[in-house]
Amino acid sequence: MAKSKFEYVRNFETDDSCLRNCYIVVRLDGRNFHKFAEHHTFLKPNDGRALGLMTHSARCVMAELEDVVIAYGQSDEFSFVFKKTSTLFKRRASKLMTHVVSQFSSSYVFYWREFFGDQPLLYPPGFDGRVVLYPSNRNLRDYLSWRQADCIFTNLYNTVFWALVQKGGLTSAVSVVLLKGTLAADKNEILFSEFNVNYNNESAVHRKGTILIWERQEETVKKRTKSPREEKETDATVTRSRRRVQEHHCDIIGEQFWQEHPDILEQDG
Ligand code: DGT
Ligand code: MG
Ligand code: MG
Ligand code: MG
Ligand code: MG
Repeated sequence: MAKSKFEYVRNFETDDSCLRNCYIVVRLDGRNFHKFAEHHTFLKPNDGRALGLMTHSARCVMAELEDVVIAYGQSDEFSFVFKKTSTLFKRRASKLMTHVVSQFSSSYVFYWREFFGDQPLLYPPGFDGRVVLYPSNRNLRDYLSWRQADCIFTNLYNTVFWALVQKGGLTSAVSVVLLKGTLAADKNEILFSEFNVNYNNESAVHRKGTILIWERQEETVKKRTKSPREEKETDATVTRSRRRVQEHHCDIIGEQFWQEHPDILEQDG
């Protein structure tokens, strides 16, 4: 195509390619989900349907965008980590971020019914996105630890808070005052002594959030084959190794998870 005199406007685009040798983290977060959760009567403190839909949408992102090595989600947020050596979209921050967020948002709407059944989606939800670069494994692990620590802290608080309101019959205002300045041990104690709840037995998906990683799995499939020398078709079993996204709800702050999955992180170099 012949160049038009308007071509020069292209030069106004800025270069936003991410620094090489860094993990690229894209974090998205639901816009005003405090209200969205109320409008759609999410259960308090945790709604299994809402979390399930978040995780399913995150899986869609991983299926569409290769190079995501791990994703971590809790509440209305999800973080996607692209490998250090990724050259996807020439590492352009705006491309990576908008693809992640739009794929996630459209999946959230597209699969709504699978999680909420006949309960209607009342308006189109939005998600914000940001890109952060981490140059070392330590920085990346500290980032993920930060998000999981937030999940651990918030979920314990919400669990006690809603127990006081829903089971204890206290008002929100009184519960807030009661919990002010309490430590984790105090909150565990309130749950145990007042409501007979052992917090450690609460479901891990709520306490720890959701980790998505690629794992290889052996898969045996039956295949009908017919060799030229044979008359009849025969069934042969073939074993294939396939990469699948696996879901975990474990601690990622300590060493164990990283020792069990040494392929997620690249060597610092
Ligand atoms: P933002 O992100 O600044 O636009 O504002 P919000 O309202 O999205 O605030 P954020 O992201 O800090 O907090 C997430 C909100 O989403 C929080 O108010 C509780 C709500 N939410 C997330 N998951 C659930 C759930 O499973 N059940 C209920 N009831 N609420 C939830
Ligand atoms: Mg926020
Ligand atoms: Mg939000
Ligand atoms: Mg949030
Ligand atoms: Mg295009």
